[in-house]
Amino acid sequence: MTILRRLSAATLLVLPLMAAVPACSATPLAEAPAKDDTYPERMRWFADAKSGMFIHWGLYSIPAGIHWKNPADKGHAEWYVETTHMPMSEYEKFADRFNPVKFDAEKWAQIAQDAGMKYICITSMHHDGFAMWPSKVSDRDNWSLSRTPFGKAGRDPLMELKKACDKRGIKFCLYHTIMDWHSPLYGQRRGTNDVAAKSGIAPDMAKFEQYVEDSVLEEIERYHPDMLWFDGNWEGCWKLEHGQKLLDAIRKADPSIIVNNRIGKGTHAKLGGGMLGDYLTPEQFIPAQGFGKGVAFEACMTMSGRNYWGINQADFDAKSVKSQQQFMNFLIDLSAKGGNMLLNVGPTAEGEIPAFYVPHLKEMGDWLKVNGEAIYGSRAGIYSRQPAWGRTTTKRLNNGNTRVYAILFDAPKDGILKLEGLTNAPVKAMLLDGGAPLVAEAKDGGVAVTLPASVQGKKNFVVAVDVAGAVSGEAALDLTPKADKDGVFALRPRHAATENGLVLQGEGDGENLGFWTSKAGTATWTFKTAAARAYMLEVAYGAEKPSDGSVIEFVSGNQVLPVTIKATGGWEKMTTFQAGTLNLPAGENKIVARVKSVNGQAPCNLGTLRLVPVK
Ligand code: FHN
Repeated sequence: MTILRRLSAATLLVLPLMAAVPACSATPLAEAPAKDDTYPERMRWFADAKSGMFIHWGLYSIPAGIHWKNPADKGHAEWYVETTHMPMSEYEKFADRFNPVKFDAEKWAQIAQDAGMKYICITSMHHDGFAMWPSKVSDRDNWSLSRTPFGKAGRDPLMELKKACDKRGIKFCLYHTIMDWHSPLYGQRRGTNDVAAKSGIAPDMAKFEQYVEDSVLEEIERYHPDMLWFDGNWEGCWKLEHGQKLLDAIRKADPSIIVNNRIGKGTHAKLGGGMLGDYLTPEQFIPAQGFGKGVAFEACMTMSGRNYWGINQADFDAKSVKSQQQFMNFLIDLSAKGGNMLLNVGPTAEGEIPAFYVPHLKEMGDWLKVNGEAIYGSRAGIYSRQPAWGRTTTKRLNNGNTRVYAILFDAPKDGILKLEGLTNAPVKAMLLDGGAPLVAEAKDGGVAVTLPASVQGKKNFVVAVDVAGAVSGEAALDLTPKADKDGVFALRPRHAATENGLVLQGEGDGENLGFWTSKAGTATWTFKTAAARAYMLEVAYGAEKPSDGSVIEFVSGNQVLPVTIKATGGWEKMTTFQAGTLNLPAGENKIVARVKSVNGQAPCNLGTLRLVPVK
């Protein structure tokens, strides 16, 4: 189980692998960005691209997270100036040392291309306010690449990277901060910003917005980015009207540039803002239900196993990286929900992408060479609640039919792929990695595809199934738990609507909701009872020793049943405990599982709940 370590102000810390639940049918968020006439044209490449590389690289890469006063404290990264309380006058000295002599834009772009990534988004300015290009605007504060030995040697890493991207048909995108710990104009000036204090310039957000605008327009003129990825919009001094003015200026300069939602303000903390811009940006988590048809989104994720964005020396020395299966699951799960993956690397101060990341990226690219048809250009899959066996994506074909791609995490033991609830007539089926056509037939209200014996033992393989006509958003699956003949409800993990990262995993008795690494993670079951009565709630879970004493709660109306976790001998070892009695009224009921307190990495993996009528 992988766990998170670090939280930065607006960072939503949830780490799902295969988050469960709806793609196409969820209700769009009220604050989904508004669309203008140029939106469809602008967004075309983005909707098809699916995978991009995020790069966090700047002056903070020099200390690489090691505290300037206490070298034993290695828990910092791109937030260095803020989290180590370094005076800005000291931090400025890193600019005089920035000389990434090993930087090779061709190599970076090639790594991205080999990973099957279709765009690169690099930090042109992070929260330290340092312009990673020779900016005339930032030169006014002597705070740009021009000041560095690298800049003085005539190098422009953003331009070099852009050229390397252009050569490969990779879209080139720039990250730009709003929150600025250096500019004297920024409204929420830090006590550590002694440089601004000495400047005698007063914070002024109207002037600051103009400064951001001038910087961004300079970038547009110099680099013609395909997308601008704003961040750091959460502090109170940045208002919606600042975002709107900035967006208007960008649209006027070049309406083809995609702009993420963090240019504006929003109430949805997880998404870093809404309403303005072109698409939503969940961070370090995959939304359980996507955001509904037509709402574009991209989840950014760190490759770092410890969730650092900028390089961290301890992380680097430990070769900390998430697992291959996690990367694959991010990409597959996001595609199934209609989203993109923006996977982050934090290069070294010398200018190298950590070498131990590269094989993982390459493996993803190799998989995409065979199976990319299921990902690139695809749209959300046929299921709202995701099946335990894998994910689906879809494409409309020119002949009016729909190709459903079933991406199977593992081969089914009985050799049959069951696309439950898919009521369209099957036309043909095949494995994307080759072989004879497969037999696909309508069966039990769905489509059954007989797989060859050769798939046994394979992971993440794709079956393409053509079905007649349009698939109406969501296959007709009934996921509402029903009482059995003794009146017992089995509320299975796959029946739950999950929020904030709970992940459906395992099959049969081992099915569970795992990666409960966020205290905000919830699972909700909705079902109907014929009459009011009392039920004993039985809860199956698996937990390891460090989680002992964690408390989860089951809430129904105003009734709350706490369960104190006891280790069961393993995350996957489901053991059933009685939680207590719930009095349920007749009609629709909801039971919500939530976290009260956590010891260790997560309280437990949650298995099936049973409601047993009290006699
Ligand atoms: O504060 C930043 C963080 O350093 C990093 O850049 C991430 C990437 O999405 N965004 C912010 C936190 O939401």
